Amino acid sequence: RPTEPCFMQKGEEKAVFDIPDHFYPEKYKELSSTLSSRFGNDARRNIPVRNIALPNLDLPMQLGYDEQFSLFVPKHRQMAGKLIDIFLGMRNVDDLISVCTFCQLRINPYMFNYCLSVALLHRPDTKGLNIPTITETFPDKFMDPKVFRRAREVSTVVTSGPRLPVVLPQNYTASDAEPEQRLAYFREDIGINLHHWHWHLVYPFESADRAIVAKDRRGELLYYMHQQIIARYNIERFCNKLPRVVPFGSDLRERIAEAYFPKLDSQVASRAWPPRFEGSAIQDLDRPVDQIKIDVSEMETWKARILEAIESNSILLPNGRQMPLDEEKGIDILGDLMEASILSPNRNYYGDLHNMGHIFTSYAHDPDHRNLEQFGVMGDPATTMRDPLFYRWHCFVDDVFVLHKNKLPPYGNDKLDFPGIRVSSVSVEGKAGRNTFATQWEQSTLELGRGLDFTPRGSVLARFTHLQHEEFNYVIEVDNSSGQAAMGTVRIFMAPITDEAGNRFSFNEQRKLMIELDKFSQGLRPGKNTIRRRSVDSSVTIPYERTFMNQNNRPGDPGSAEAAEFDFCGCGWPHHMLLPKGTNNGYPMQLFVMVSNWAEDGIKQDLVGSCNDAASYCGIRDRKYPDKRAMGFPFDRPVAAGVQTVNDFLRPNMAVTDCKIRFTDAVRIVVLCIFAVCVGMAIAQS
Ligand code: CUO
Repeated sequence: RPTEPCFMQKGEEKAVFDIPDHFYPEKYKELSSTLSSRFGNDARRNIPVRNIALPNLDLPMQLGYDEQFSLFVPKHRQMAGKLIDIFLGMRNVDDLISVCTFCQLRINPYMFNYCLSVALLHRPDTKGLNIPTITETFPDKFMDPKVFRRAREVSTVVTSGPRLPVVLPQNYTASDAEPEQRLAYFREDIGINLHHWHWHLVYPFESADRAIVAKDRRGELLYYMHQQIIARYNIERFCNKLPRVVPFGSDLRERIAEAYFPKLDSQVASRAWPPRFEGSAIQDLDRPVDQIKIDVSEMETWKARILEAIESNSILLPNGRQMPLDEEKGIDILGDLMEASILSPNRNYYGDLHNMGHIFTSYAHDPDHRNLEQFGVMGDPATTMRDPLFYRWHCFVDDVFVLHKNKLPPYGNDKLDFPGIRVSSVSVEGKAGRNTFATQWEQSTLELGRGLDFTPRGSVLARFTHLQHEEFNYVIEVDNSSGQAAMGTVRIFMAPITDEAGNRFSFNEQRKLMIELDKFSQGLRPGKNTIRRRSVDSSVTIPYERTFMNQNNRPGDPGSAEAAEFDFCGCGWPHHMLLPKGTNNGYPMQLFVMVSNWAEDGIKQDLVGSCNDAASYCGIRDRKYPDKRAMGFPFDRPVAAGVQTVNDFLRPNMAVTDCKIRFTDAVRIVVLCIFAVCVGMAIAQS
């Protein structure tokens, strides 16, 4: 299925390459002149392809065109690494276009898309080019396949002009008899899965070009971003009367209670994604087709060695020496070691625990390939968050990181205080009233056209339902009695007050459920300061338009500096999921704010032209992580004995307030500005 050669376009909706005869696969060669003229008739612009000496593509071409591709599969990883290197190594964009033209009909489309995306993100001469969002190129990874049949109907009936959106069901993977289904709106949210896919695109764990992997504090960010996902998911569970996630991993051979039936079809593989039945267990893998042969016992060995390293605060290096897991760098090293990325200090000894956890669980249904099945959703960063088991696996991974954090001393006043600065209050103002957050359902519209290969082509819109909140402001009163202007870092978090049984949390438990809502630097003049911060400016989230649209749909010249930063900026927690769902009666939470001393924790760096509006979970492209403190500060470490409640923890530069998240079970249809035509339709329908 030829995907559109859309990567190289500059602002045009369609571009077709003028492919030299020898770039056509053997079976199409005879038809090459017909094909060229057929495509040529539709094209608005032809891009000539150079006659280049083709690099050796034998390795990436070993993966069948219609197979699934997963970065977690070591063999696929090697193939992708090779292809990325080829794309990165092309002398200029023209040569890159030429090799892509050759690859497009020969290389597995998922792998091609991934490798080209990584290359475009990292080549200095392509940073401004367009990467269509993956929901457009591969919508089959994100939604019920029934939508594609309906889209085909719509496009056949309405051959030109505006088409009504196809409505996606909100709840389709299980019935109410399955308690885990209460969380489907979170696990199967398109924005959340896009964020996760994008995060792993920005932070690949393998490449021959080490600099692509060795981004500032990437191991620590792996820990923190996933820790926050688990904290958010646990709160979401409380809101739905479900207990916290039970980690999967203390006994790797345990039967997995949670089933998952994804109801996704792979359009490339023309197969349904396999399910996992209740009571499955991971088993030794022997799949020659994927060149995977590994026993569960190997995972157990890696796990034991990692736990031993944490226990002894040091890692064994290949040369027999020890590397300390210290206060400053320990968590970053451990992140690389656990994942494992190529930055792992000793991959031979400590293995590939986290990645192989995804692999073992994704093959639980067919460990020896006897049923010719491919991996389940756990095996792909674009789909793994759909599965309840993802949260159990990452809860275990997080628990291992926590073992290391528990060995660190509690933060003292020297780290927590900001002398001269007092936060006298924090509150929330918005439509729902003081200190009340309001949530409900919302329907939004998404463009699928590029990923659908039937004719007549054109825009195909899908309407889907997701959680949304009313926007609000934080109001923070700060007194600066230092007698001079100061600069603070404002850190805003939120956590539940009671556990699943209704008992009040001890602070040491509550802190683990603190979810970051925002972080920003703030000038403080002497005397009283009132800070009003809008929820839409959160450092955690990116707006709807960024989550779902490619840059063709946003203002600005695609070649501009603004657009150049766009692709990295596709990473960010979706803004519509900033807050947990809450409950009808108002789910009680505590909102926490701390103003720390920017002179001690800020990073002085030039951010002009960089995308930094979702830096908390995604970092900043080509820059340092913009906060010197440990990620999750001040909640990433255990507290001193005697600190029982959040009030015991508070310093003058911190404040806390009780608040509620009130959910209304109603659906709002949003009027969107994707294309002028879409706006019109939304108005007509509402
Ligand atoms: Cu993101 Cu396991 O690292 O899914």
